[in-house]
Amino acid sequence: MKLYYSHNSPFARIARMGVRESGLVSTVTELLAANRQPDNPVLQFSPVGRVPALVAGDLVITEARHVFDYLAEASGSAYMQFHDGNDWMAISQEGQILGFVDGIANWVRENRREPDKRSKFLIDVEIDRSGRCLSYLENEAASLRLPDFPAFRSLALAAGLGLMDFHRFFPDWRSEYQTLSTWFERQEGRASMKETAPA
Ligand SMILES: N[C@@H](CCC(=O)N[C@@H](CS)C(=O)NCC(=O)O)C(=O)O
Repeated sequence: MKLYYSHNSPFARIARMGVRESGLVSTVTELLAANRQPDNPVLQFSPVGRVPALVAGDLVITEARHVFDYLAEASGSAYMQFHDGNDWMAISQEGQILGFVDGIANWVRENRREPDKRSKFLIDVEIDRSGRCLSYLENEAASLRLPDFPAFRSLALAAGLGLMDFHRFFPDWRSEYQTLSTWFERQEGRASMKETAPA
């Protein structure tokens, strides 16, 4: 299998962590994409051209959630068999976490523009959104509702917090949201986190 990724995409990071957590490192070749470039190799397989994109024979799997599920099934490992089924609490939390990750990714995108082209309005929206999400997540952590790896939503949250940390968007978040920070520190110890850190 081939997995296309970019260094700083939190969604691609989820997939790369999924490769490691599922023990499929020797089966999956990771390749760099060239996001938004006309020569992006992902375009040979996927008209959408985004990462992550997993090429498995004739199949092209996109969307971090689907890539994770495919890897979990391909691994055949009981450790990876996390199906939320009709666990609506888990599904509800996953939605909030993916929205948080999306917000951080939007913020990063906006910051990549030249300073005079950045939208203060959009950045303020993301500052507010992530602040609200951090409070929600702190509460989830304090209520012991945040699972550890390898649940999909735990990988997603760790990737989002990792990107937020990398860009120092909320430099003091660890002291402000201490239970969430303790949860994150536990996940940070995983090899799958260390080997996929943003660069
Ligand atoms: N909902 C998608 C989001 C994927 C996504 O937004 N990928 C971004 C990088 S963070 C991308 O490839 N952007 C390049 C583009 O839009 O062409 C997922 O869960 O995988």
